[in-house]
Amino acid sequence: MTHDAGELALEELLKAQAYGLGFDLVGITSLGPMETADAFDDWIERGYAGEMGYLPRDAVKRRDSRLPVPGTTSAIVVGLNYGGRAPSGPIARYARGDDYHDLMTARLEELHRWLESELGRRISGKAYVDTGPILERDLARRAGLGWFGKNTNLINPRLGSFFFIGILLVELDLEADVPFEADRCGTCTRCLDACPTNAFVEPLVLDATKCISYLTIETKGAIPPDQRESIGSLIYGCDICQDVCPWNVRFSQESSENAFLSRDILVGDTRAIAKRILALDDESFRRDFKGSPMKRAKRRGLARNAAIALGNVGTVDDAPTLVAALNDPEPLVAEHAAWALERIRAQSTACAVMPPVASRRFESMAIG
Ligand code: B12
Ligand code: SF4
Ligand code: SF4
Repeated sequence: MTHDAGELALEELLKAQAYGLGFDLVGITSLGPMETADAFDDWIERGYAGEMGYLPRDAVKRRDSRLPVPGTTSAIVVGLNYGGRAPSGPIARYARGDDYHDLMTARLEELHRWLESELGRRISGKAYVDTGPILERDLARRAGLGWFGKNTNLINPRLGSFFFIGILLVELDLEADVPFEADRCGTCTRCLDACPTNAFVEPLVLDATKCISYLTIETKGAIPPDQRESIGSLIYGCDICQDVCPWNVRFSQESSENAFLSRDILVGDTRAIAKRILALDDESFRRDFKGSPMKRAKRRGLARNAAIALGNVGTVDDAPTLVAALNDPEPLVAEHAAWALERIRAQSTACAVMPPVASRRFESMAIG
């Protein structure tokens, strides 16, 4: 079918189609220089990106949203609710089910195909979900989806901030929506005050190297010992600065996506989940985390995180799991298990049974 003037505007049809595909928010913006490009460059300059080397690498393209795909002039920006009403827990909500990158990219590509069939011609373009050199929150604000909260998340006044952002860049002039200009944070500072690692340098500026989300997902090697305690009971990601936000308390919603329902292995409290994770070998990890965003950390990263969490909230009852992890084929896991055992020993008055054994076994291993 082709698009005829006189019918509903193409932009309206496009949005209806996007909602029909299951997206919760849709807006359109024109491409061009990004308003927060200087804030991004300054953030990189100050070292807040830590090990995330892909961010500075593509910094030039991030300054202007026409650069990632030459020829494109508009962005269709979508938001997908991932369920802020689900109880908080050791695994951040966004990561409990299937990988949102796959799900959203496939739907954005379907939207792209619909647009081409509607116009009866090829439209060059590309879908991005998290992966491209694009300041997604900036484009989303510009497309009218919400404002930058002081916790840096984009907040929508009807949905809160527990939604993903996806972008479809197209070589097509579309009428842009009005950017979201208001700042609805006001004098509130709940997110800044609640962060357990004091990761906010100032409102809107996060030192990622202190953020639990970065430490548990992006850090590839050892987590610095002085940062382990403040991770507390968290195993993967962190929702704290969003949980306390009044806009989420009031407006976050259940997810209607079955794909985002929690996997069985991630159900339960920190100790139960951490023990299951520490029991995985490479094969069972691949099976249990197939299609999960948590694969990003690999088994070694996830087991490392599980050991830290057990060290923080575990008891002597968890010592056997950690003692077994001292023999993990990955030295990274063994080192964190040793740290956790020592922490449980130090905190426990009933620990006489396990620490000398654990320490001796660990010391005998040839790891750094
Ligand atoms: C790197 C990254 C991270 C890093 C760094 C996060 C950060 N705040 O910078 C880490 C690993 C810590 C992280 C964590 C999380 N992330 Co992340 N992450 C990204 C990624 C890939 C790039 C973000 C980036 O460019 N950061 C650099 C800083 C400078 O940019 P920014 O924080 O986005 O800040 C913008 C605004 O705050 C504003 N700004 C900054 N300073 C100032 C000053 C003024 C005066 C003004 C007006 C504006 C302003 O401009 C900045 C640039 O546009 C994006 C995807 C993408 N390509 O954009 C996802 C993304 C931002 N992450 C997302 C999510 C869901 C998360 C987590 C919630 C996951 C979790 N539960 O653990 C946490 C939230 C932590 C937090 N408080 O931000 C979503 C956010 C959705 C939303 N509604 O906002 C995104 C958009 C992915 C997606 N496609 O859905 N993430
Ligand atoms: S995600 Fe957690 S650690 Fe990171 S800034 Fe928010 S509260 Fe702090
Ligand atoms: S907690 Fe308060 S300051 Fe932080 S993002 Fe929400 S409204 Fe803004």
